[in-house]
Amino acid sequence: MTALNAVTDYTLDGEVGVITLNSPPVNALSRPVLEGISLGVAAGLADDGAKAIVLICEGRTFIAGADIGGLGSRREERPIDPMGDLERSTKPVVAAIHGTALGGGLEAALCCNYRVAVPSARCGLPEVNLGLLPGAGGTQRLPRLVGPQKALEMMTSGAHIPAPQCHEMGVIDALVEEGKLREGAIAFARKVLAENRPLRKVRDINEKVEAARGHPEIFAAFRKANARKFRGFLAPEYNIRCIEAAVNEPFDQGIQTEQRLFRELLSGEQSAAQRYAFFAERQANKIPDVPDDTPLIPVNTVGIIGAGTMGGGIAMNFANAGIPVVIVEVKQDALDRGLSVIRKNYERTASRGGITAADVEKRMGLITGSLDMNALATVDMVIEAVFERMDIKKDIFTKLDAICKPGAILATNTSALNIDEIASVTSRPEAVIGLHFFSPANVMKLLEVVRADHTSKSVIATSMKLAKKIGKIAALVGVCPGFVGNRILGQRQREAQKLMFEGAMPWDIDRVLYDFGFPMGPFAMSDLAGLDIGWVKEKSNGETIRDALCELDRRGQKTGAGYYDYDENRVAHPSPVTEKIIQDFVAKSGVNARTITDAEILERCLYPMVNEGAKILEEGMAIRASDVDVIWENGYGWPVYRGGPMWWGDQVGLDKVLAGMKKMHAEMGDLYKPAALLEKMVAEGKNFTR
Ligand code: T1G
Repeated sequence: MTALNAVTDYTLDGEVGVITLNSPPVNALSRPVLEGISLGVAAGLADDGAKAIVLICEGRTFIAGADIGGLGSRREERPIDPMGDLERSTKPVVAAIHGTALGGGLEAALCCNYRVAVPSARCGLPEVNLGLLPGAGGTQRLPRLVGPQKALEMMTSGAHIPAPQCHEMGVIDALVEEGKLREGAIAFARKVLAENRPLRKVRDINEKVEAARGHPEIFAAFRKANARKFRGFLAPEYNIRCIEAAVNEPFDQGIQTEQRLFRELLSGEQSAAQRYAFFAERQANKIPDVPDDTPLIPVNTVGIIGAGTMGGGIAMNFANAGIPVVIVEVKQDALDRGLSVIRKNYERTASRGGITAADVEKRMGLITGSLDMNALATVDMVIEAVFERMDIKKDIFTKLDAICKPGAILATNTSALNIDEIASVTSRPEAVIGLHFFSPANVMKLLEVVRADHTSKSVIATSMKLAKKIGKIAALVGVCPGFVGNRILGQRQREAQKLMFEGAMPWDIDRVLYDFGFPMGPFAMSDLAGLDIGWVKEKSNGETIRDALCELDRRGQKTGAGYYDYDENRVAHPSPVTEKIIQDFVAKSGVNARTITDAEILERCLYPMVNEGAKILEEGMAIRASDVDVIWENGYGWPVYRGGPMWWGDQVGLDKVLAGMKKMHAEMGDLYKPAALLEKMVAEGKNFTR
């Protein structure tokens, strides 16, 4: 074995030269890895004993892409061309794939003559999730193997495609036995030699792209079908343009198009924000006083109290991860209803091809129901998901304390109640934690893990790890009203309501926030959820705009009218009825309605969110500013290409945010008092996230 550099070695196995990369954690294409590939190819070509070459990686995965942290940083170094070296090899090169061959990793494999993989491997070009596109030839090579349509789907979704599917599509030439990748790859290389196969280069395979030439409708249809999903993002469109170039331009010209568009995205704000979000999500798992080696509590069985919307959705997360769940309800009909809703959700997913009918039965088989809390006596974790009433929760935790085994984790899904108070009725406050799921709990990625005063480090570490296992993105927050996400949401909701009393209409406010990148504005959201949540007809006396609307039976989309009027296709239209109600309220309040600009609407709604984020940080209710951004991106639809409230505040300029808050404070009182931390950051010329 010859060490070519710190992360690369070369060996000869029979007549096959083997290049092995080993650069934890994911063999990302750092400079040493890139150099190692070139050195390895050179070694293989110089070795007369080698008739073929295999490129393989040690550790958890084949190359998982460029070193994201290093992207965009300019370093004056000797130019190297490892991808070209692979493709120009005069001996057949076989990429041996395990783990996840992603981005530049898959692009390197596409520069090899052949690719083999173990069935558990996955391949993808997920650069779009970083606001980028494959910048090492992938946009030109992938369509040549799989055709433009599949390339469009793969590259704009960023999906990690299982190896068997990649084999069917032609990205992988052969699947080899699990756990025997090296042997399988060498055997494949020998087969290539024995069959005297040509030195096939992906760049020369043109049938599929030529067949698509003259069919611009492929791209027009794809753009139309995905317009809503891609709204506001640059990268999906740029990926599409590169695939159009693969179809319409010679390879080398297509590469130039790719490079030009790649550089444009890399230097833009959107990719900077999305690369920030990538690391922010991972940073959120790091808790300064809970070290990585904190002992974990095994969680092999889970109990859920409450089979309502939240309890059912939460249960699905665990069943999806193969963890048995016992759901406890107080009444049989509620339990039956809850279980049937879960089954319906699975069957709907199966009808769309997301899972198989067998998956439905397997997952339902993991969920059992009971009317007896003693069924929770042996579970490792209980998650309470009942009404948001402190007396009910205290009663439940008192009972759990008596029923559950020692060491069981006792979690509450409360979205706002004081978890320290809930813990206080138990003899084991160290076992009590908040797991705040977001509705629909089986869909929304965010999980706010709420650390109470006495929550133990093992319970925290276990909860954070379990979140990842059930496919959630977790952030640790402290006990305060609304924790972090809803506490910041309250700022935006209050301003949206107040702006209505100053002359802005709901549709103006929604439009500004929708154009900013939110999936929908607060009033459209209220109409969707229903204006009558918490509204009691008998007690309603038209005191608020919401009451006035509900009294007219304008209770939202479900009644065809709320803030908006809805047509037969449920398309929202500004409502003259709502406008009149608002104008009457404004007149009664004695406020002189005024024209409010879009800029003011945006500042009034978003600056207080940044300010509240600063207060949350100074109170220690979130560990870092990027955790606040992770929460708002994954729980509230903050557009990821804008990084999150704190990242956005930095981009606007904290001095500008502070000036805006000072103006609001002077005009509207202490609710808008600038956070001390915001003042401090501006005074010291610092920012939250950069
Ligand atoms: N660069 C740098 N660090 C990376 C990395 C990468 N590409 N991928 C992962 N890490 C770090 C991560 O920050 C974490 O660090 C550790 O590895 C484990 O990651 C030219 C321009 C591979 C599926 O987008 O999707 O190629 O927190 O916690 O859940 O065209 O990481 O331990 O210090 O996520 O098992 C394209 C991104 C890059 C893949 C593993 N590639 N990575 O998931 O572990 S752009 C990607 C992932 C590109 C070229 C373009 C996942 C994973 P730490 P993890 P995981």
